[in-house]
Amino acid sequence: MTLAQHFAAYSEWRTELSEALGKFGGWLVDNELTDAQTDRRISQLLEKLREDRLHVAFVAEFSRGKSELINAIFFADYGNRILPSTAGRTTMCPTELMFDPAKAPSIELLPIESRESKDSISEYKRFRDEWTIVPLDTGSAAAMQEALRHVSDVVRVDRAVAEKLGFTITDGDTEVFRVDAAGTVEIPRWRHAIINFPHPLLQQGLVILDTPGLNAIGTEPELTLSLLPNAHAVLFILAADTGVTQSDLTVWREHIGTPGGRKKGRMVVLNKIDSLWDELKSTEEIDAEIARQVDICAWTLSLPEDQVFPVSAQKALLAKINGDRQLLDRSRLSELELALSEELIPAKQEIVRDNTESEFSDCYLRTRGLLESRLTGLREQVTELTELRGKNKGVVEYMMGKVRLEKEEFDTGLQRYYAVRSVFSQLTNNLFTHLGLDALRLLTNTTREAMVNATFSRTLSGAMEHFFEVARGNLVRSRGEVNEITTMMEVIYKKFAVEHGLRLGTPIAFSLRRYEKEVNRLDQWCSTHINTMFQLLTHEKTQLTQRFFEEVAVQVRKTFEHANRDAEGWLKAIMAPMEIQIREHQIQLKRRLESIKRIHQATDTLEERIAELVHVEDNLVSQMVVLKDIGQGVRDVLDKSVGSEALRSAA
Ligand SMILES: Nc1nc2c(ncn2[C@@H]2O[C@H](COP(=O)(O)OP(=O)(O)OP(=O)(O)O)[C@@H](O)[C@H]2O)c(=O)[nH]1
Ligand SMILES: [Mg+2]
Repeated sequence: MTLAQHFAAYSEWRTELSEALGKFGGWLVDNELTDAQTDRRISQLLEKLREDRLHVAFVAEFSRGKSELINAIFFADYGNRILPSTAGRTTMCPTELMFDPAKAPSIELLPIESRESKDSISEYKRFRDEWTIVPLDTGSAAAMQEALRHVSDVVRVDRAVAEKLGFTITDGDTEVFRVDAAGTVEIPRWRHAIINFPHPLLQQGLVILDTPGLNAIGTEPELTLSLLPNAHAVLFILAADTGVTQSDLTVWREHIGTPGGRKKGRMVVLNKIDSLWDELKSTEEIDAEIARQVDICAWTLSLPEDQVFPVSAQKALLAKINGDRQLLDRSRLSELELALSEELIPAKQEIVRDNTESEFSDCYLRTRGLLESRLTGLREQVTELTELRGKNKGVVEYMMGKVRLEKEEFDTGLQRYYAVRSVFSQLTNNLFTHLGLDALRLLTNTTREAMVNATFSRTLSGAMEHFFEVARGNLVRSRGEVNEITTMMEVIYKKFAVEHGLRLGTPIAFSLRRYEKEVNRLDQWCSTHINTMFQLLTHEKTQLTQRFFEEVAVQVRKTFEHANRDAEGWLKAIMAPMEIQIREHQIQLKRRLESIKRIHQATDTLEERIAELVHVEDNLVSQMVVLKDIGQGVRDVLDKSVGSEALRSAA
């Protein structure tokens, strides 16, 4: 089974899950059991599943064979080399391969000049007119190759222009961006490329990121700060003919290696093992040589040996195109593909499963709670009315009084609910004073001011540190407020459960931990890339200030934006069940009272009324049966594994 097949199995699972959830949503609507909140949550879940993407990035020094490996793993079916792969520097800009059906097949190119503005690539993605768009003729491999050659485009500019665009130009022969006699330097023509291409895997949500060699990665901070850390798998490629060079090590440390050891989804490929194939040597000797190289790579990167995958991308591509099984085996690509699917797919499935499961369970339990409380209320009413059989008016009056009292009690309870609501909004306000974007905006402005006015590098450095301290402090305080809200809601949920029999369960938990972690990561990056003694001594204050805001502060802002969105969703989700159940309970009490009143007026309607209620009860019971079936259906799909065991048995 190839990676493509594993991936297809995963996509199928996702489709099945969407269908099961869709059925649940439809049933809720048909049975008038839905509310705005649940509706929104289910459509968000479905949207997330539809837009679910799996990001795989290829990172290495230039000419290690990244593009060739992508061709071999994903595009061999086209019978040719789709991405350009040649000796020397080929891919000049980060290139994303994906498919968005809303757009025609094309290659979109963001001009390098866009670096002059402060905006990030993701910002530019919202403005299509800033991109140069070249249509892709997917019917012809030759036409595609021709169009994709644009990722190698370069331009010659003056040294000053290159520097302004963020390229580090140093003199000396070994540097990538070299100044020629005329004082010009060759730089990439494009800043970023997006290839929109209806390949089956891309259609199913795979996104491949091909990157250019070291220097170009370093100059696009969004890659190192956001695209690579968020990729589900990152393949780091070394070449057997060069071994692990100093610049390979730099790329590894900067972009992939984690100090604390191995991170999930990070894999090392030792490419070009065909350079070790030697007709004069026996297979055993060649294998031993490959093993030795693997051992050196693993040792240098301090990884276990089984994390380094020796392959020949070029021979694998050739073998797949010619259907040469023997050569494909020798290229060892299948081992890498299997390991990649095992890293990627079960982990990805787990993320999707966890997200879906908690959201779905919540909607499911809420619906069941609603039906259960309706049923309990109804049964009480039936019992109440049954007890009235053959009783005189006095008893009916007594019953009426009882229900009226209950209603009054509940109305008093409602006062408490209104009080809770006002405390809740007070606590929410407190939360947003720290977590909200206004606080961050203020912090950003004061930091900018401090940095602009700084006369000493120490002040400059202190301002950056202070920025992170305050940002972190805001998250910590928000955490306290989240806890306070949770505790209060727990108490209230319990009170309403005990005193009025509402079925509320426990409030959903919420944690800001991952945002704290993200801010720590950005802080770490800042203090090794911008806020360092070396940078402070060798760069202009304005340049460092600009970098700090364009590269770091902007990511912190994004983190806070996500945290805010999450927190808002959570606040709605913990308040909603109470609102729904209280409304429901009120309706029930009113109905009970009316029902008894009617009987009080005309005792002969009693049997009719009981029969009516029993009919409603039957309906409720069958609704609960259907709900259980639908819930089981979703759970069955969730529990299915397209993970390693399933893959192995299918292989
Ligand atoms: N012998 C051999 N050569 C390979 C192999 N894989 C790639 N190459 C060659 O190595 C050169 C560089 O390959 P690319 O795919 O362009 O490398 P890259 O990492 O994408 O390089 P940049 O785009 O410049 O960053 C090309 O000439 C490839 O044909 C391999 O497995 N064996
Ligand atoms: Mg390349």
